Formats: sequence, C-alpha cells, structure tokens
Amino acid sequence: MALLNHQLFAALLLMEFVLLLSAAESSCPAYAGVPGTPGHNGSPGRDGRDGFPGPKGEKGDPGVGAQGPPGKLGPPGVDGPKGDKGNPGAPGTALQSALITQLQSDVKYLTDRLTTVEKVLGFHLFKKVGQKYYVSDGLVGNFEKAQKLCSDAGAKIALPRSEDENKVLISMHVALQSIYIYIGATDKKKEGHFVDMSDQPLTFTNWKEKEPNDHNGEEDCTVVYKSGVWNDINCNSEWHVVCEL
Ligand code: MFB
Ligand code: CA
Ligand code: CA
Repeated sequence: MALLNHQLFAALLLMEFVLLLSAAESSCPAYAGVPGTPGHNGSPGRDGRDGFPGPKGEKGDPGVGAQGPPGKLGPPGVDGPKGDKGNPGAPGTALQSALITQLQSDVKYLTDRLTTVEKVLGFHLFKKVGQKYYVSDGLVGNFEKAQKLCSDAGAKIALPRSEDENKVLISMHVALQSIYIYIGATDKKKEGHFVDMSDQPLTFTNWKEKEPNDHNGEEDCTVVYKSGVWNDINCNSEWHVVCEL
C-alpha cells in the first residue's frame, strides 16, 4: 500500500510540473534549453537559377592541325582563252547521218510553224484552213494599203487556192460584217491575165458570172463577195483586208 501511495504522489508531482511548465510558457521568459543533437542533412535543394554570364575569356591559342570548314565559294573566274579545235569525231554510220538530217528537217518545220502561230496571235481574228491561217484586224483600205498591212505583219494578202479555202474566207465576212474582201490576184501587168502576188497564174478561181469585166477599163484588182464569188474592181476602192500566213 505504501508503494501505491508513493506512485500516486509521483504522478501528482509530474502533473503539477507539467502544469507549471505550460503556465510558465505563457507568463515568464523561457530559458534556452540544452541544444539537442543536430538532425540529419535535409534532401538537396532545387537547382538555383543560372548565374550571370562571366567575363569574356582570353583569346585561345591558334588551333593546331584542326582544319576549319571550307570557305564560301569565290566569284566566278574570267573565261580562259578559247581552246584549240578538237579532232574530228569518228564518222557516223549512214543511219545516224540519216537520223540527224531528219531531225534537222523536223526542227526547221516546227520552228517555222511556231513562228507562224506567233504571228497569227498578233491579230484579233483568225481562222485555220489546212496549213493556212486567214487573219484580220477588221481594217479597211485600198489594195496598196491592204498589201502593206499584210507584208508589215510578215504575211501576204489572202488568196484562196481551193474551194475549201474560199469557203473559210467567206466565213470571215460574217465576223467582219463586210461586203467585199480583197484577195491577192491582179491583171495589172497584162490585162485579162490574173496572177498571184508572185506573178504566178491562178490555180483556183471563183469568178462571178460575166466577171472579170474590167468595168470602165479600170478594174485590175480582185475581191471576194460575201456569197463567195469573185469580182474584179478598181484597186483604189476600199474594202476589208484579210491576210494569210
Ligand atoms: C459591175 C462590176 C464592177 C462594179 C460595178 C458596180 O457589175 O463588174 O466591178 O462592181 O458592177 C455589173
Ligand atoms: Ca483588168
Ligand atoms: Ca468587175
């Protein structure tokens, strides 16, 4: 029983001490206790921000043996002197020569056609018939002016050489709203003998009945009427101009 009393007394004392301690915390300055033993190192902190760039370092020594990258391409050099003529090539076979000749002919044909097409595109109105183009800007003039308009464009004044070409020329009347169109046939040099602009006899004609009649003795040029028939007229009269390429 005495032991129990002692234990009870010790517990009361401890409680009293605790109470006194908490009260003391609130009313009088606490005195630092004896420092405890240092704790373990904490986990490493986050990386810090990059520092300011340091001062420029001193110039390094020239590299030894290390070749730098190739430099930029320099300006083109001046053309050298023309070389000596090469030796003639070995003779081609007959087939190769024939192929080369054919190719040269094809190139010339295509070049000529391209030149023609480029001239055709210089006019407002054009119609193709066979390998021929009839072209016009709808201008009107006497025969001399008609001839100059066409030759200045690298063309010739129109002249139908067949029924088909004559029909296509007639269709130009519709677009031109014309009555007569000059064609390249005249008997200026020999009355009654109509020739083309190269003084060659006509291989195709479509004269209207009782034409050519050299009316009043002053008709040496030719026009095609909108119906397609031809008539000789005075070269100073003014009619629509159509050229051919
Ligand atoms: C004639 C014709 C001539 C002129 C004249 C007005 O025909 O041949 O060229 O057009 O008419 C009748
Ligand atoms: Ca005549
Ligand atoms: Ca006439």
